[in-house]
This record gives sequence, C-alpha cells and structure tokens, in this order.
Amino acid sequence: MISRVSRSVPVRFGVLIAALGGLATAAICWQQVAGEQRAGLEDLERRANLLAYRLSPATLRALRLPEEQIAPAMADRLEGHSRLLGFAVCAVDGRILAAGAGVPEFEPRMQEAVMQAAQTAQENAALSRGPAGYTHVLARPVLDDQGSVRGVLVVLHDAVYLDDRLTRGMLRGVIWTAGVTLTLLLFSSGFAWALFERPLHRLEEWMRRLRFGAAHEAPPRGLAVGRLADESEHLAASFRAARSREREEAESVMRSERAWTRERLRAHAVDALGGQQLVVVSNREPYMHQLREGRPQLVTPASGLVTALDPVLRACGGLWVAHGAGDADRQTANASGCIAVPPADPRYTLRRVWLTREEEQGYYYGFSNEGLWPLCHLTHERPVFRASDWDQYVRANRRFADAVLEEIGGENAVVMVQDYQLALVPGMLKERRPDLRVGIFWHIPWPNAEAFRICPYRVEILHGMLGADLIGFHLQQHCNNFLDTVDRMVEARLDWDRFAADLKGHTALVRPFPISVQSWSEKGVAAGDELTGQVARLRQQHGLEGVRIGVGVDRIDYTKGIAERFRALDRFFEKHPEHRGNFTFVQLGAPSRTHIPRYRDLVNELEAMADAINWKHRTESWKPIVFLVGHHDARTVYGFMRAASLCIVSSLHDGMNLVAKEYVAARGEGGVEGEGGDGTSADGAGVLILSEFAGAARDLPEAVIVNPYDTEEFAEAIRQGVEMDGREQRRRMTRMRVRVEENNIYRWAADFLGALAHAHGKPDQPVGGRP
Ligand code: ADQ
Repeated sequence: MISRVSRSVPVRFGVLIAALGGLATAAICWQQVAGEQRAGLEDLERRANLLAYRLSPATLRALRLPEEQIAPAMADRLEGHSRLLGFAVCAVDGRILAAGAGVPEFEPRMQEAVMQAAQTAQENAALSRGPAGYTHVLARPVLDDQGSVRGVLVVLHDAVYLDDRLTRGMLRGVIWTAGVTLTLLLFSSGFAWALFERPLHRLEEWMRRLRFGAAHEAPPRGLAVGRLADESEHLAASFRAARSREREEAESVMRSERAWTRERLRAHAVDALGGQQLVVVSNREPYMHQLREGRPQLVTPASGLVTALDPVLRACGGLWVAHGAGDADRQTANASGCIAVPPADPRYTLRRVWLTREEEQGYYYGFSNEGLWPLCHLTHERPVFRASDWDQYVRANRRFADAVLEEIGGENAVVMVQDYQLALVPGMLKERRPDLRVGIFWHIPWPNAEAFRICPYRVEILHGMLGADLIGFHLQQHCNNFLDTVDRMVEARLDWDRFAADLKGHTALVRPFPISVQSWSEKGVAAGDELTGQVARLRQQHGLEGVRIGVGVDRIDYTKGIAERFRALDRFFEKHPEHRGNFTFVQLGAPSRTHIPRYRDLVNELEAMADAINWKHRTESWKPIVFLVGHHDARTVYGFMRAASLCIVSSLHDGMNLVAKEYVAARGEGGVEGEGGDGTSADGAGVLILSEFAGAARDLPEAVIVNPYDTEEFAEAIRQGVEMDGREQRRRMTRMRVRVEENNIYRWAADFLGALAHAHGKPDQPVGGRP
C-alpha cells in the first residue's frame, strides 16, 4: 500500500507542475496571437485611411458632376490591386455611383458602413465575414465646403490574411503548449522520482530488511531530507540495540534458572566489582535522623531512589555518600559524618555530606528542583534558572565529589552516581581519578533536545555527565533523547551503533535500565493473620468498612497528576452515582520539597479539591476520597495496597514510577479476606490504572492505560477498573506480577553494575549487555 501510494507521487507531482507550466505557456501564446491580430488590423485601418484621404478631393470633384459622369471621372482610380480590393463612390442613400471592377459584389457588406457614414458624417470601419473570409470596409463621408455630406468613399480590403495569421498563431501556441507540458511532465516526474521516490523506495526496502534481521546494514544514502537520514540512523541503532538486548535477555533467561535475589546479586557484585569498593552517591540519604520530642528518631524517606538502592548496598556492602538533611543527623554520625546503617543491622557505611542552608537552597531547591526537575518533566511547569543557584549547584556537586574521593582514599572503587542533582559529579571524579569506574543513573526522564536546549548550563551539565563511563536511563527513548541532545549541543563524537559518546578521548556508554522493586516480604511487612488484622484496623480507623477501596501513593508533586486523578474521580461519581457508598479512594500523599512555594501550594490545593469532591458526593456514612497527608511507613503502605482492589498511578510524566510496580508486587503474596465482600481483592486480583506517560507503562502493558489529561477517558477507566470481573483482573495481574518478580530491583542493580564493569576498558561489549 505504502509503495503504491509513494509510486504515484512523482507522477502526480509531474502532472501538477506540467499542468501549471502548460497553462502558463498557453496564456502567453494567446496573448501573443491576440497582439499580432490587433497590430494587423490597426495596420490595415491605417492604410485604408490614408488611401481614402488621398482620394477624397478627387471624389468631391467627381460628386459635383451629374451622376452619369461620376464613374468616367473617377475612371481607373477606383481599381484595386493585391490586398486592396478597390474603391467605391456611393450616394448618401447608399447607391453605388462608381466602383472598381470587383467591388460591386461586396455591396451588401458595404451598405451598413456607408449608411452610418452618410448619416453621422463620421468615418466608419468594419470587418465583415463572407464565404471567402474577412473583408475590411472603410466608409469615409465626402464633405463639401459647407460641411454637408456629398457622398461616401468606400475603401475595401481583403482581410483573409488576418484569418490565416490567427490560425497559424493558434497552431503555434498549441504546439508550444504541448511541448512545454510534455517536457515539464518528464522532467519534474523524473526529478521527483530521483530525489524522493527512489531514496524512499530504498529506505522502505532497507526497513523491511531491518525488520527481517539485517540489523547491521547501514541506512541507504541520498535521502533528500537531512533529518530523515538522521532519524533512520537512530532507528537502525535503536533496532540494533533492541535486537541485541533481546538476544542477551533470551540468553540470560536461559542461563538463569533462579530469580535475582539479594544473595545472587551479592555474588554477582563481588564478581563484577573485582574486589573494588561499591560507592553510591545521591542527594537523598537512605537513613535520616530527625528530632522527635528532643530525641533522634530514624526515618526512611519516601523516595524511589532509596527503595531501589538500599537493598543493593545491603546486599553488597560499601559506602553511600548523601546529604545529611535530618536535624539529628550530625549528632548520630561520627566526626567525619559517617554512620553504619541500617542502624539496627549495619551492612554498609553512610557518609553524610553537610551543606549550608544557602547551598541546600540554591543547589537542591533552586537549581535541581525549580530548574532541572521541570525541565526534564514535560508538565508545562516553567523551569527557573538562577545564576546564584547554579553556583551553589556546582559547589555542592564539588562537595559530594570531594567526600567520595576522601572516603575511598587511594583505593580503587566503582561509583554509582544517582540522579539529576549530581550531574557534575562524574566529570569531577574523573578529573581527579581517571582510573575510577563511574556510572550515573538518571532517575527522571530525559526530554527531547529542543526542550533541554533552554537550560543555560546545558553544555556544562552534558560535559559533567559525559565524564561517566556509563550513563543509565529507565527507557531506550530517554537514551535516544540524551544522545540526540549530545549530538546537537556538544562537540562529541557519537557512535550510534554502540550507543556511545566520545568526548575528548573518553567514551561514555548510554543504556536503558528499567528500575524495579524488591518483594514486600523483604521489607518486614505484616503477613498472614497479622496482615488481616492490620487491614481490618486500617479500615476501621478510616471509616472504610464494607466498601471497596482504591489507592494512590505518591510524593505530593505536580508531576504525579494527583489533581487530574481527583478530577477523574469526581467525574466518575458524577456519571456513576450507583458506586456512591460502595467505593472509596484512599490517597496517601507525602509532602515533599515544601520549601518551594509551588509544592506548598499544591498540598493546600489538593486538600481543598478533596474536600470539595467529598462535600459534593458524600452520604451520611460514606465519603469518596480519604486523603491522608504524610509519610507513611512501609507496613501502612503495604496494608492499603493489600486492601485496595484498584490502584491509580496518573503521572503526567514519570521516569518509571515504582508505586505501580509495588502495587503489582503486593497483589501476589498471601490473601486478605473480607474487604468489600466481593472477592475482587482476593489473591492475585487487583486492577492497576496507569498513566501512559509513566515509564512503567512500557513494562506493564496489561494495566488499564490512561491519558490523565483526558478526564472522561480517565473516569471511564475507573469505572472499568471498579467493575472488572475477578478472572480478568487475575489474568492481567498474573502477567504483570511475573514480569515484576523476574525483573526486580536486584536484577536492575546487577545489570547496571555488570554494564559498568564492562564499560570500563572493554569498549567492545555489545549493546545492552547483561551480566
Ligand atoms: P519518585 O518521583 O520519588 O522517584 P516513585 O518512583 O513513585 O517516585 O517512588 C516513590 C516511592 O516513595 C515509592 O516507593 C512509594 O511507595 C514511596 N512513597 C510515596 N508516597 C509515600 C507516602 N505518602 N508514604 C510512604 N511512602 C511513599 C524518582 C522518579 C521515578 C523513578 C524513581 C526510581 O521520579 O520516576 O521511578 O525515582 O528511579
């Protein structure tokens, strides 16, 4: 179909150009013929005039004679020759008094002109058509001295030649028009074929071969549109990457008879690290101490990053360098800021980095969260870039890099830098210790090059990141965007085949590593009867007895789409009042970054929205939304996820979103009885409503996928989720759960560490290589 359509394009283009050219030529030819015709007629008239003028005095003299003497008096003056047919002298009543030899036969054609001239005393010319062609008649009144018309002198010309000239001109025009049209048709079709059709046909052939496995073949040359050529290069590279990863994955699945566990990761890490220390660097610390009633209390912050990396370090041991943000952090760490964690069962060292209030404000709240965060998330929130924030960002990054170098001393180490707050750290580390293995994992999306371009410090950030040996994102799409950004904004050499960028002789590989979660049982959550009791308590505490529950668990952030979720719930209860009283949505929202006004306002805004919706739909014993603002411990989060037959993740843009995977992981372990009494929350069931804009949507396609901006569609998805039958829920959930269990957090860490080990000094490792 595509080739049939594209094949007719050059012809259509040719016909269009030829038709336009043909019309223009025809118009020009017509103008020319008409002009020639006009000139010929004018010439004839001029000549007739001149002849009439010359003969007028003799005609007047003859007209003064008696009528029978007029003809002899004019004699052979009235004869014509060549195109001049002859003259005639007529009386004022139109009768011919004297005429040249062939003239009388034209009398009928002369009559009208003669009468007009006689009556008006004005010269009259006419072109009249007879059986032999055109004749030109000029009738000139002959006036006596008193100005009275004595008679009319007629000059007759044969104008057939004008007719011939017109026919010849028209014929010439037709030949020209046909010639030009045909030439244009041939040239423009040929041009369009050579410039577009042939390269597109080759591209089509190449894509087909690519689809059937010729992934090594370079895209065809000669594509007229530069961007198309670039994009096909990228497409080929992504295809190669995906193929290679598929192969590696298949091999890896065949190799792995066991799932990835903490123990397996530990063994793998020991191997990959080759005796070197593992260092994680992040802004957020995995264990924070806050003062509560004058005493330090341990807090584990609500963060996907901590959820992901703490189990890795617990499994492998090593060092975690992070900002000591808790108000009791200093008093619980030693003089150099170090503390063994988890405090109850130490497995690794946490080195806290101290930042001044100004540094924290500029580096974290300012540049990272008012600049880079909205820059990378496409949610229509305008990023703010202040020069003073950037200075603090550079300074704080330097502090983190210094802390790492200080802790590792002269030892060798593998450093995993985490996230957008620390983009400059890889470059800073490599500057001082080129022998270190450094990887950076970017937990949020990487936007397209055009969006990233607005950052005034884009070159510095890219240089900092390209200092790493390995740069990881959640999705291949983010990798593509990143390399495209590098391509356009810095002088680096790109290798799309290996997905690598070379800057000043240093190569950074760019790879996707979709992050995941650990199993809930490893987090020490309740199980069996204890879990059943806990769920019953949560229901009772929040007035949820006897209703079906939906749940959302988020940091309160505008990217998470909580307002859109509330709007859809409002619409759902509007459209389906039959669900009032039997379904309640519980939203756990942890306030975060509340020093930034936008975030502070959002908490108030969401509370007001939930109140308004509750007011609108509530009954005496039921309300649609229970909004629990605060950071909840893992047991509570798990309790709600077990109790809920539906979970909503409605991010407007999200790197991955761990909550979606946590909910899936929560739906498989042990049964919870008694909620809603409809059996939908029994073992293995549950519905995940997931935004298409969260990275997790790629890993969990069996979820009910929604566009959170489309309130109607979203409300309909909630109805579908609430009413979905148990068997369909289990079918979808089982597939998702198997995938989350296979691709868990340990596998993510193993993949990243394995790729980092190979990235350094072994540049020929195939794309997407797994350990
Ligand atoms: P986040 O934006 O922090 O992570 P997410 O992936 O959803 O988002 O992780 C949030 C974590 O915090 C989850 O483990 C969740 O259970 C927990 N949490 C949220 N609200 C809570 C609450 N009220 N109480 C207790 N716990 C709560 C960033 C990126 C994501 C990416 C992760 C990991 O923005 O796209 O998935 O990093 O890479």
